Amino acid sequence: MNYDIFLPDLGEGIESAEVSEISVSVGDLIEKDTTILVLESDKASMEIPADVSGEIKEIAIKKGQEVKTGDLLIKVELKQSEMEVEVSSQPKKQETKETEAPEINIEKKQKQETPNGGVFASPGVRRLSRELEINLKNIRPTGKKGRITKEDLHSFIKNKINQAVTTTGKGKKPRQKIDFSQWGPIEQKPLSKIQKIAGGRLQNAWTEIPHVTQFNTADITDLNEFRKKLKKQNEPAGIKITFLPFLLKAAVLLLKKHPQFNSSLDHAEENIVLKNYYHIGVAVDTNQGLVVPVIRDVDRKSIVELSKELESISKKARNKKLSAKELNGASFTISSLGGIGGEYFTPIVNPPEVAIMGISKSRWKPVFDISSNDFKPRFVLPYSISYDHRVIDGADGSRFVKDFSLILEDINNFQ
Ligand code: CAO
Repeated sequence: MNYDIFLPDLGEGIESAEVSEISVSVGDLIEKDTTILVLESDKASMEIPADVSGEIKEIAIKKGQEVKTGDLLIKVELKQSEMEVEVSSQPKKQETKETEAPEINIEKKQKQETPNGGVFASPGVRRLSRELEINLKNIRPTGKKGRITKEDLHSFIKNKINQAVTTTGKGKKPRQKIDFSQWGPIEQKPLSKIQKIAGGRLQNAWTEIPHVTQFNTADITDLNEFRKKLKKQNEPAGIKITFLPFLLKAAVLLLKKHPQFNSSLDHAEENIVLKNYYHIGVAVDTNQGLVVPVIRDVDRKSIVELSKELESISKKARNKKLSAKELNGASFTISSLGGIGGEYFTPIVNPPEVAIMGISKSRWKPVFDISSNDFKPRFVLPYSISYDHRVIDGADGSRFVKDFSLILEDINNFQ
């Protein structure tokens, strides 16, 4: 038998409130007094408990919706044992105010703890934890019957702030001012806005993420030949084909095989969010500092399309014309210094991503060929991958670079 749960009188003169959380889903088996939703009004935060036990059949409201007394909230199929009791007492919508309303936890009115997901806390504590995205399960309760008190939440927040201050170093004493001119002539140049923003992010990433960097080489002799051909073909159209579009395509093949490199840790650091999209950030060197625009859906674009897009976003980055959308949402980043020089570097992970690839300049090298028992000139690309060791193990890192070289060494992957 179905039973409709309507919004009871909220008391306190509150006529309506906004649904801030729906704590159940269709198909859930609930017990009487289980919190089914949380409402927020300008006066209070309220948890609405179920007044029956059974299975949720339909949810008639949406998060963010304004609801008022008597509105239908949820349809429940009653548990067999409850049917007889409830058949006669099912309230009609208009009768709701007269029927005995379930006890609602109103923060302002009666700071009482409620069981929910095994955690006991008052609505006020729940509301603050929701606003700050703190998982109450991470807090050690000190209240009666294992209740998380306001003080528990406050000391958890204080600890987190202290940890952040210690790890970011922001709490350390100010740097000593040094007069460098005492040793010779100097010039002072202010950091650009981009350098300041990027610097803060890099500092945090470096101190918060346990980095590991793995190095490897790939023999790109065949790929180099293939690229040269494609470059010539596209020159008349003014399209510049560099190595980077091939590396972007190769990265997608690799990320599909090693999805943990295309992921993020969730805010509570309890889950890994694997992404089924391939938006790749590309570090661009500008005279204002490092900028990382994002090429979306690299898996759906051809080498020529990627070449065009690369040229357009790096131009935009250098002319400070990138929109916020073009700078957000990367699932992996490639930083290429291959057009400049140097052999290997250790890129810093760009959070919330968990891995970044660093490409260095390829060189011709004598490589020993066992079949001819001689050295052969091969075009060799050095590269590195830095990753967050909380999410990725060293063995995964090693498999990742091995597979990246195999992909680059087979030009069939790009035809
Ligand atoms: N090996 C050998 N040659 C390479 C190469 C590599 N790995 N990568 C690029 N090249 C070549 C290109 O093919 C091109 O030569 P041709 O004209 O003969 O084809 C030349 O070097 C210049 O390439 P490019 O740098 O203009 O183009 P790109 O597509 O390789 O890179 C971009 C584009 C925007 C990534 C690059 O210009 C750039 O800004 N790189 C710096 C990124 C950076 O600062 N990273 C550091 C972050 S950590 O602080």
